[in-house]
Amino acid sequence: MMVEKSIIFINPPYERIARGYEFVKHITNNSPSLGLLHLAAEVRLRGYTPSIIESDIANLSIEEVADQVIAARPTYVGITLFTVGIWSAAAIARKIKAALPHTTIIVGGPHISSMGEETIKRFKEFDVAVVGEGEKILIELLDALDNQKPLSEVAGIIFRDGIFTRKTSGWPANKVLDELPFPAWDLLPGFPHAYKPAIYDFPRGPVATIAASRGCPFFCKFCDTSTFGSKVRHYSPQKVFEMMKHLHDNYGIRHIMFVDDLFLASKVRTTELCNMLLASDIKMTWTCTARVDTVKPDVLALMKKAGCWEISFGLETGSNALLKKMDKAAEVEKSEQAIKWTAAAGIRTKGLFMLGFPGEDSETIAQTKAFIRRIPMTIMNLTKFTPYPGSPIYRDIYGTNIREDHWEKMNGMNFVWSPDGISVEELDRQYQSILTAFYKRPRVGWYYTKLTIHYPNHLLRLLRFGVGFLKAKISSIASGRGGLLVKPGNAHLNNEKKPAP
Ligand code: B12
Ligand code: SF4
Repeated sequence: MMVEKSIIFINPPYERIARGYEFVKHITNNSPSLGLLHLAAEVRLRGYTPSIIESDIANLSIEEVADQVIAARPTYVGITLFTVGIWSAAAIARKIKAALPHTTIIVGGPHISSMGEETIKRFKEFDVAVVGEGEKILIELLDALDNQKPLSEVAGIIFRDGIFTRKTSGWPANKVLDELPFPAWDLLPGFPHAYKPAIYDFPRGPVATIAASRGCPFFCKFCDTSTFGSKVRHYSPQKVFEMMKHLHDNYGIRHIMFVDDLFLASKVRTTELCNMLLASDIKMTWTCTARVDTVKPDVLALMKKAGCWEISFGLETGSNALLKKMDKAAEVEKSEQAIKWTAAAGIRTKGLFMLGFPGEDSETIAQTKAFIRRIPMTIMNLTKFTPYPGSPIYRDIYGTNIREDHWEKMNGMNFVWSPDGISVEELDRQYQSILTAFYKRPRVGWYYTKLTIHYPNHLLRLLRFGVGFLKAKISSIASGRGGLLVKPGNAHLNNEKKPAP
């Protein structure tokens, strides 16, 4: 008799700003892990019974996630790891291991692709790590575990062998994305309505995400590309269209967010997809990210017609000198042109900026402020520079020293490092000042007021956020913290040590 093997995939909880700011969940991006959806689809094809726990979206604490898994007694547990979620993932794994010592806990994701060996050495509660793209490796790994084959024969993994940690060579990337099954959206509890992207990032829901390509050939110093590497692989436009249609017809999806790094890298593919959308009866809006050197007025005009609602550009800074230090292979003038062309085509522009990269100083900050003032940008995101493991800058800053002390703060909302000559306090002040200057402009304010009135869903989320904020303030005052949401000194300090979990 065949025994049914089950695997529970977990996206662990993480702090979006810091403890005390949980209410931001109401307005921030609540997209599911697409990686887990891909893995679940793949293992299901091979006869396993997968399920998925999206901890944050289901509002589950570490204990509740562990309890759910323990009650289900799965054969395997698969956890996706971003650097920021590592401590909560380890806590969940520890509880599961204590109750179910024979359940194998497998980890993967960006943190593992960049720092797998160190993670397996440091966290004994994880049994095996899968490096890079997981679909093929996970199947081989499960086969080896099921049939007691030596793990040393599975490519792309890290495992413990007695007191040693071993890494097997070469992870096989998926060369032809069209061969992958569609992500298992049907397994997502509450899909699609529970998974809302950030407020104002879409006109009308429900929303789903698609990665139409994998890989990026650039090496921007702040970016962790260790999961997909530099070789770009695409789904065919036909397959992307089929995925969109599937989501539209089966789940009523009205907006797609393309999350791949270089959606517009190929003009031919973009044109083909747009033409398919225009010829079809599905009327969806969509957003994507692009490098400033990949947009041209003719493609933008076609994209607008085919439903493109917003393009996010990694603009980073208004300083050419800083762009050079980032190895961004872009110039401020090109960014300005791309934003102007996109706005002229009637597509919203989102500028992704970063503050505090090595070399940032009062002059580069002034240049960024001036740049923001002169471009027709609809919405902006400003992240606090974070040296993520896997990014080239991580090794420049820390050498080969493994620093685990700031992992839980690596969410782009804390300065965990600051450049010479500029303090974290000054960076925080400038952070507020840049954002306030943009969002206080009457043009921007009026635009968002109109958007809120037009789509009441945004208003509802704003209200929930407001209520959450007030509750957090009241509880802080009641507990004698004078309204402060985090204890002073919670954020920052480059050499602060993380206590043992
Ligand atoms: C969409 C996206 C998001 C979404 C969805 C997040 C999610 N949980 O998937 C949102 C907006 C919520 C988000 C938030 C954040 N993100 Co983000 N995000 C991305 C983005 C653009 C695409 C991710 C994606 O869907 N890829 C496609 C799927 C198929 O790939 P995947 O999820 O990586 O999964 C594959 C492998 O990693 C592996 N795998 C993954 N998990 C597991 C588990 C097991 C058991 C196995 C075997 C294998 C495996 O197999 C999967 C299939 O091949 C990436 C950039 C990129 N190119 O990947 C950044 C990226 C992953 N994000 C990043 C960061 C820093 C964040 C934030 C911390 C803050 C921020 N600035 O946004 C938060 C933290 C979120 C969290 N849950 O911890 C960094 C991660 C760096 C790091 N070392 O941690 C990346 C790499 C960006 C970058 N280039 O620096 N993000
Ligand atoms: S920032 Fe964009 S272009 Fe640069 S390496 Fe990352 S994904 Fe590629």
